[in-house]
Amino acid sequence: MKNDLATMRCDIFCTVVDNYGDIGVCWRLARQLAHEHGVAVRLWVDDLASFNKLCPEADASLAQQHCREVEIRHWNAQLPEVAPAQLVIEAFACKLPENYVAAMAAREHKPVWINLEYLSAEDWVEGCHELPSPHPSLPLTKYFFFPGFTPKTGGLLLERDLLARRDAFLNNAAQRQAFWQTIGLEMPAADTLKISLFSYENVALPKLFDAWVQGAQTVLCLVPEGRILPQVEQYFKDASFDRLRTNGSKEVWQRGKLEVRVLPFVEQERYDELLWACDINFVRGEDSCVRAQWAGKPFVWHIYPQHDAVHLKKLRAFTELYCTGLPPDAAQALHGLWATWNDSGGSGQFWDNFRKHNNILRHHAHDWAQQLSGNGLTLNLLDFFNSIDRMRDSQNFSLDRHSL
Ligand code: TRH
Repeated sequence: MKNDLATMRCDIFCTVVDNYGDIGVCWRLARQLAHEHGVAVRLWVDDLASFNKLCPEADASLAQQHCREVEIRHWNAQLPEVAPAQLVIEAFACKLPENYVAAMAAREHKPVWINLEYLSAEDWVEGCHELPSPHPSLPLTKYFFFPGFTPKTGGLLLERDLLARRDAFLNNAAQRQAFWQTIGLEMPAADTLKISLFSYENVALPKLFDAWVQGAQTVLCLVPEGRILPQVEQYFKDASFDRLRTNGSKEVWQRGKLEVRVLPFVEQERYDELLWACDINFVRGEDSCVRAQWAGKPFVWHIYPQHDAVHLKKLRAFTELYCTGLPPDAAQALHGLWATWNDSGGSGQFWDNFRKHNNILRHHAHDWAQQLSGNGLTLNLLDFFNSIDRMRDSQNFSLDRHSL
């Protein structure tokens, strides 16, 4: 790489729309740039309370602090006058402050300005990835950078050692036991089906719970605190089954073959262990969905709902890509459960069908993670940064020669 990353600086700007996905992606990228590549990263975020959920060591009252090798800045109405970094990342088209853009334009060596986009498996993404968008009035160009699942996209965020850490965890009973202890449980019996459930409010929850309650296998369902919790409570109230125990913030319910435990929201680095420890993961949004894919286990995606059902097109695009290579009946079983969970169809046998194909779905999930792992977003981003920077150098060089 041409640039010396050890002296390189990067500013990431993030506005929290709602939930944790925007800051989740930015925080992950920031840590990886700093930790694996030695880049000096400044993360500007407008909502420190949300950031604090992912990184509890952060103090939401501080305007400036360092967490895990990253400088965290509270981004409020008036951004102080600061020297822009060489690499500037505007996450999810959040609008950069005008004084910062003016300072970028004033630099002799212009920063490389990236708009990091949302993840989608739709076809058009390949055509838009890395497209330039010249500023209408200033000598600046912004580039679109699209994460994605194919080699012609920006790839997915993946820490260098993640898959090795996952495999070490899965192959080491002591590590797994330690994980269960941290959430206050004994290691579940081998024949218990362990499911994590991170989801938005979901009309399909009662029928899914019914299937687990009435099923042949014991199900331990771990629910991180969040938006689906009131519905979980309602399910047990409606069925007149009393809450089994309440222990501080930890709640436990049981009915038939189903036991539900509520977990506190854990810091972002620890969420992976929950996904690795479970047999099936229900995830949502963007970042947890990617982490479930790296876990290499069957998963069910609750996509972030958008106006006019545009999210269903995204869901279809991903499902089709993900199911490539699966036998038709296993693909159909996956489609059925995912459609039910996203309230877009799906028929009565959605859960039993999915379970029937468990082995094949498990192998497929493992292979899928392996297949995607060669396309890491952070390295792609740094390569792209270097290629733009080099291109500008050569343009400046030929301009200089012309002016000789
Ligand atoms: O929180 P989300 O619903 O975020 C969404 C999506 O990103 C969506 O695309 C975006 O438009 C919308 O927000 C505004 O789901 P997501 O993306 O999975 O983010 C959750 C983050 O929280 C992720 O980084 C994992 C992390 N997490 C923890 O750190 N600890 C936990 O205990 C859990 C359950 C999650």
